[in-house]
Amino acid sequence: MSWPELVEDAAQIIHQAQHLTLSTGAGMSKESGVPTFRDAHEGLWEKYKPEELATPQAFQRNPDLVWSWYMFRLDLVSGAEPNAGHRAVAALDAFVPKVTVITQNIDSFHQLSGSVDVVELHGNIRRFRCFDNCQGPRTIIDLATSEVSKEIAPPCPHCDARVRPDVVWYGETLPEWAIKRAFEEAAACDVMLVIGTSGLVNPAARLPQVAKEAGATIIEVNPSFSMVTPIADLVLEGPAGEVMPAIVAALGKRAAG
Ligand code: BV8
Repeated sequence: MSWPELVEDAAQIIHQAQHLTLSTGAGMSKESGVPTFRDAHEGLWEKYKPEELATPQAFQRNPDLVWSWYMFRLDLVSGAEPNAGHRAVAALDAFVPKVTVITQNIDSFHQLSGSVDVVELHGNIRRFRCFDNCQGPRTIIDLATSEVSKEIAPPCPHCDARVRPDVVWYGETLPEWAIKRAFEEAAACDVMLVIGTSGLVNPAARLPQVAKEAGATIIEVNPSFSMVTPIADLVLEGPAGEVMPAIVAALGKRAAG
């Protein structure tokens, strides 16, 4: 069935939810014009696979290459806005007693569009820290990106290591607090809404299964088949920027009604 024919079903499930947990990925920001993780490597970086750039080894081998890739992506994010999908996700807070947004995205668009409870599994491209964590694990360094080079990874102000983006690279563990919250909220929710993720990257990829095994209803919003699709109870095959506002409009009619 086409996704518009499933909007009422999705709204009915969400309308009855007491605890809604969302799991979102790069597709959430696609309609903001931000390339997904796998798209963002044209030009200088086109001969590298993203997975080869987003690792601590890549940064140690060539800090300036990795740094310039993140500065390029930060410029894209800084020049973009949250889209109607993000705003609709934020509007869910008004319809469900408890809403938690667990995101793999590093662009702050859920927070900027008003979502209150956001768990960033993979960090944030707008934050920076010392590669050697000289001030303590994941201690943020206040860096005015307008004053630093876009091509050369800046020196840490406290030691002779380089500054890196505060994101989680492949082979790195996720922030303990984020993992704990994410799996708690997945296991506790009665509905999980999965939006714009291929469901390939662990441990984020395990969240829908955890929710399913705990008895939650799984709704997926994605124009394409993903690793989540086989376990979803309802699949709306469309773009988040159109599907999510339609679901929120249907919820609004129910609330008015
Ligand atoms: C970990 C931040 C413990 C950085 C990211 C071997 C060695 C080492 C590790 C591993 C290994 N084998 C497996 C692993 C684990 C590894 C992993 O899962 N690898 C995969 C590739 C097999 N994971 C890790 O390393 C994690 N850490 O496990 O620690 C450990 C430690 C050591 C050894 C073992 C274990 C850390 C993973 C975090 C990596 N960092 N991001 C940065 O962004 O630069 S991942 C990055 O890619 C994103 O954050 C995101 O998570 C991922 C991309 O996934 P998606 O968000 O789903 O995006 P994608 O492009 O794939 O899909 C977009 C979807 O949107 C599509 O389905 C599309 O159809 C849809 N879409 C498109 N348009 C729209 C739409 N949907 C809705 N609306 C639209 N308009």
